[in-house]
Order: sequence, then C-alpha cells, then structure tokens
Amino acid sequence: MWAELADVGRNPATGGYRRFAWTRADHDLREWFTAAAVSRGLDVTVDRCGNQWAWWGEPDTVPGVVTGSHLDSVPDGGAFDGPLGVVSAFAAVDALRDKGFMPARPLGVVNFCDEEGARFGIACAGSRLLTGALAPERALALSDVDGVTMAGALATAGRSTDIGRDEQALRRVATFVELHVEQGRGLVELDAPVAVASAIWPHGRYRAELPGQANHAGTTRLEDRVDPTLAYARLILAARRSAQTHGAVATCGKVRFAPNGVNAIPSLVTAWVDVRAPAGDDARAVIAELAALSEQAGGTFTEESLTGATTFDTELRRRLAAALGEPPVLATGAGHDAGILAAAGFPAGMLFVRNPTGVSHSPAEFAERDDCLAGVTALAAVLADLTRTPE
Ligand code: HGY
Ligand code: MN
Ligand code: MN
Repeated sequence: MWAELADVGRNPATGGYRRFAWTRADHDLREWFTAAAVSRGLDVTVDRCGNQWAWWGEPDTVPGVVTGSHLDSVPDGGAFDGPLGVVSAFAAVDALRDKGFMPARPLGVVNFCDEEGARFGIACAGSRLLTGALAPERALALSDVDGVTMAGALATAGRSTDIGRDEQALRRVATFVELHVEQGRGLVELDAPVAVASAIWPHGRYRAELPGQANHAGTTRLEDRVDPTLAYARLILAARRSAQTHGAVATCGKVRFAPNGVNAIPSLVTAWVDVRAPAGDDARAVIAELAALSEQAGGTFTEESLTGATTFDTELRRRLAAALGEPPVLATGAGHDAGILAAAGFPAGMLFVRNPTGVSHSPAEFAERDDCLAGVTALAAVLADLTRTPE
C-alpha cells in the first residue's frame, strides 16, 4: 500500500508532497482509498463534505468504531503525516482478518478530506464541516492562491457544493481512534515505538494584511516610503519574542507581497501566523500582541481558525493504554481530525508512531518500517478491544 502512494503528488525537486484538497493528486489518493476499501470488501460511502468512509459491517443499526486519518499534505510535506494513519487502518483490518477476528460492531476506516487546509487556509476543513464546526458558506467562499474558491474546486472535482454537517455520517460513529506519525521527538527520547495521545494544544491561524504605498524602487526616497515589509519584519520578530515570553510557538510560514515585483515597493503584504501554546491564555497573549502591532501599522489581523485545547476522552485513553500495555502518553502541538471529533463530543483518541527525525511538515519526516508495523499491531489490538463486544 505504501509503495502505491509513494509517487502520488510527490515533488521530485524536494522529495516532499503536494497533495492539496480537490486537486489531481487528491483525486488519485481518493481513488486509491476506494480501491483499497473495495479490494477488502468494505462498503465505501462519501459524506456531504467529501470525507470517505469504508465500512466492515453495517453502521446504521449500531454505530461503529472508526479509525483512519487524512491523505492530503502541506506544501512539500512528508510521506507519513496522514497517510500512515490511513494505510495502518487498512493494514490493521487485514491483520484482524488474518487472525479470524470478527468485530461485534461495525469497524470503519475514514479519509478526512482537506485536513491540512494547505489550499484554502482552514485546517481540518473536512471534519470541521462534517461536525458543523465550520459554516459551509464560509468554506465555499474560501479561495486558493489562484483565486479558485472551494466551491469552484468542488465543482471541478465533480462534487456537490451541498456541504455541511452530516447527521447520518455522524450517527455511524461511536468512537474514533487516529494513528499518526509523531511530529516531534517524544518517542525518540522515551525509546518507545508507540504512544497514546493525551491532549492537543490550542492553536490558531491568523491573516495579517499590512498596507503600503506601491512606488518605484529606484526613485522613491526612503523618507517618502510607506513600505509594508517593515511592518512585516516587525511582526515576524514580535511573533518570536512574544512566543518566547509566553511559552508558546508562533510561525510566519506563508506570505504574499503584492504586486510582488523586484523593483516596486509593495502595496500590500498579506502574511499568515500560526500560534500555539499548551495553555490557551498564552496563545491568546501572543495573538493580542500581534493584532495590536498589525493595527498600529494601519493593517488588520484576522482570525482564520481557532481551536481550543483538546483533552482526549480519559476513559478511552485509559482503555487504549491498557490494551497496549501502558505505553507512553504524550500531548501534541499538532492539530488533528481526532481533535475536531473530540471537540464535537465524540470519544476520540490517538496513537503516535515514533519518528526518528522528529521532523514533520517536511520531506525529512520519517518512520522506520518496524515502528510502522508496531503501530499497525497496536492499532489492531486497540480495534479488537473496542469492537469485541457490541457495546
Ligand atoms: O497544523 C497542524 O497541526 C496539522 O498538521 N494540520
Ligand atoms: Mn500535518
Ligand atoms: Mn496530520
């Protein structure tokens, strides 16, 4: 399965992946998901938002236990963030069947669409739309760097724009467990292949729009300039300083200069800031400082998405840990669909698989084969435990 995905959306120049929502690469990944499900005799359905579900058993009478993750990526992302959870889910189904296991309740595999929000800017868009945490009209109006709206992209991909909370899809879910490559070095330091997640940090994404006056790079005296890149430079340094002060992390990873000419002072800088912290108050303190700086520069600082702290269901977490012989328990600063389902009131949990580089959202992201297999074994054990009895 891993080899089947290896070249889909791969950028040969960097070895990273560009698998953005509702693009050709996404289409090929969705086709792969359907084929992997059908070849296992699983029933594939697609909900109103485009999330793909593959069912072993019939989930409309008794809600099922669902595992899976996402297949999309950040620009030049790694191979494992997302796909490891989906491939491991199918491999866990295979492992259970090889042992002759028959679940006493439906078992589902899900591919949540648009988890990274790389194209339209909102992370976990598929699971947020599914649970009603993101308004359909807002999502449809989001546009990508080429000005294509999500509505337009859905239409091009042959999908209806009648997206939004999907009660039937939600009724089928009793519990969700997501396996994910660790996006840090916790398991390296603990020298363990698999961990159970305890919490996800609060995190927010903001868009700063800093206006300037377009003018000639050669003929405009310094004292006559209204150059928004100076405000942007101050924003970047303030983000790092404020994060340091408040025990947070802040990232200025995406920026657009308009008109983006070498010999013209920009008329506008549009910049995105990703802010996260173990405690919501600390993230809010950083956000307030950056908003004030943007406004002092005559600009705006707009929230694109804000996710509160997620503490995973403690009963489920204890059950996962017990099924796995009490592995390490780790919190994470990375957002996940499991966090969105938890926030929507579903019992949700996560398993992490060791990443020897600790690096993620980069081609350097990695997981050893043996650790991936340990993840599959752990996921199969957890799924067997959760589906052993009808309740
Ligand atoms: O940004 C995140 O934390 C996740 O990878 N979407
Ligand atoms: Mn990610
Ligand atoms: Mn992910």
